[in-house]
Amino acid sequence: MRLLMIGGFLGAGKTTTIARLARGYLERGRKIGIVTNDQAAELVDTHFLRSQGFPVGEVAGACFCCQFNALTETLEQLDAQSLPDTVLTEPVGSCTDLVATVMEPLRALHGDRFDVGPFTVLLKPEHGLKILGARRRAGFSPKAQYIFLKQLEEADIIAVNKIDRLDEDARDELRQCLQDRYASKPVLFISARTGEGFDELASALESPSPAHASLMDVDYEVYAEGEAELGWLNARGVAQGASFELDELVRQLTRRLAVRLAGRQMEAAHVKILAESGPDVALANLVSSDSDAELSVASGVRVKRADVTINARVAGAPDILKGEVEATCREVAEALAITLPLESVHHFRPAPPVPTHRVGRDV
Ligand SMILES: Nc1nc2c(ncn2[C@@H]2O[C@H](COP(=O)(O)OP(=O)(O)O)[C@@H](O)[C@H]2O)c(=O)[nH]1
Ligand SMILES: [Mg+2]
Repeated sequence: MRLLMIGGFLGAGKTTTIARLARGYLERGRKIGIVTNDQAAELVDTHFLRSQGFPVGEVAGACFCCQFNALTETLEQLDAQSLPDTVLTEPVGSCTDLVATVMEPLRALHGDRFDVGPFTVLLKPEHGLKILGARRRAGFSPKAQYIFLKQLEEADIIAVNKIDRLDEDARDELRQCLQDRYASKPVLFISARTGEGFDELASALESPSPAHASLMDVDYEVYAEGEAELGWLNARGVAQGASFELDELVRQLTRRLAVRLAGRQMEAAHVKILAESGPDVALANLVSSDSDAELSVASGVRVKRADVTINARVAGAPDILKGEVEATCREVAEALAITLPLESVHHFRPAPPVPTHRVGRDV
């Protein structure tokens, strides 16, 4: 089983990239599987990818590195259910040190079963230009920045995503910054939305994973503090009414929550809201405080009932985030003349990572 891990910061486009790669592999006759991962249950990514017809296993409750055995069990289940020859895995977007804690242990302990491909890390331009570029801006948390840079440092392949949104100057700026910092790494420019650069990505993914002779240093205190700056919220609810637009529901939820978060000066790392009604899905995303909430997947349908999944990762206190999400649901319910009670709400700060294995050194 060929195992490909697609990492990158929260909102970089991992799920969108995985869905496009998976479609490409299926067209070429390969059998695919996907494994998603999150700190808690009720994942938008899992529901969305399943709605696209892909076989998806899920590791929920902590990141792959801290749940290494759950990852291998999930891979075995996928293998038993759908015999994939290629599995795409998406680690949590606030996670780093995955080469030492996941890829190398998989090779060392299960190299007979898994052919681990190169580790691709997507660069999220919304934050990348602030962190790497000349438009460097104060205000972005230095510890979150530490995680962002560590993710790039351990990549076998860096893929700058969302180039459909970047003009030539921004592309050149990122190309130069990456060349200055990571001269030896292959850098690709892709758009998971339009498919630009995907032939190059797919062929780079066929290459063997390079040997990771020297593993990266990671300060686990800074890493843990960076993750713990985020309020994390996963919630599920049911929207019901006489008749409402599915797209409008997720669009309003995301937009109104964005306004509330801006009012609190809470930087959104990623907010994603999915509504499902039978086979119809609508998905809206917010990936930073200075970009607009957007409808990423439109359904075009009116419905009477929808299951709503809300995943928010926002710099700030989880209880304030919960209050704002609940207030947003009430506001949207009133605006659309529906009911939208939340049935399960998990909100927390991620606990310090304690990897199951770490090749090379102790944590
Ligand atoms: N314009 C543009 N948007 C993208 C692209 N890839 C992903 N997105 C959007 O970025 C947001 C986050 O994407 P997602 O795949 O959920 O990111 P993840 O958190 O890394 O899995 C969504 O609104 C996507 O539609 C891209 O290539 N171009
Ligand atoms: Mg995702």
